[in-house]
Amino acid sequence: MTAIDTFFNARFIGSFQSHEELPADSGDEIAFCGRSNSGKSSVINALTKNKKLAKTSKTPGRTQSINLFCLKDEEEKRLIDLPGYGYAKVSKSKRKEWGLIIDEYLNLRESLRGLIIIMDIRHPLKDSDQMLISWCQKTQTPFLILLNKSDKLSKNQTRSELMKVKKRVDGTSVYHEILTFSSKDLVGLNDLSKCLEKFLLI
Ligand SMILES: Nc1nc2c(ncn2[C@@H]2O[C@H](COP(=O)(O)OP(=O)(O)OP(=O)(O)O)[C@@H](O)[C@H]2O)c(=O)[nH]1
Ligand SMILES: [Mg+2]
Repeated sequence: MTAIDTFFNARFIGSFQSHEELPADSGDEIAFCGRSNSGKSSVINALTKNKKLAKTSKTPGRTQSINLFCLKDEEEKRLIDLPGYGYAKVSKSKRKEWGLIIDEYLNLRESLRGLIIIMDIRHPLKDSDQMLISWCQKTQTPFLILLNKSDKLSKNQTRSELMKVKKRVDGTSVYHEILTFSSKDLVGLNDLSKCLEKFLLI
């Protein structure tokens, strides 16, 4: 079995509004987080080869709760789709509520093994991205930065954005990787799968 096969046929476990509602905090989880519309749900669908698994949308603010998926034969290995940061068009109170959902998940979930921080490669390192990187450093949580939507840029632009992000995380003492990715063209899938296997101890 190759690294990619591990994530095929992942299953939806459920959608939860808060940390208290989540199922038992055992096993290993990886959370996909980042700004609204960066492509978190699309990356999960690309990885699992199932376009209908996580709900995606052209309009930001699609994922509004904590969505859990497990690997086909291993309920104790899970992928977590979180709401996005920074969607300006929802009310202040909604944004606060989503922020709280994410904060509680990150700070209270014992089975969290690593973060996949997804950025739109055209607009990387926004405040919420910087905050997530600092949180990983502080809590020594391994992280992978996915510079998604690389299909939107030329090879040169892609390389230049990658260098910019590398410079920012250079010297971060916790285990980390940075990959350029496209969930549209399925670029970077093999490397993402390998990294996830490492985080999930597979
Ligand atoms: N061109 C291109 N578009 C992408 C890529 N990944 C995602 N998209 C598009 O970006 C939009 C947002 O994708 P989602 O996966 O819903 O983003 P999200 O981060 O889950 O958004 P929220 O749940 O609202 O926080 C959709 O229209 C996707 O089709 C990519 O690699 N390339
Ligand atoms: Mg989403």
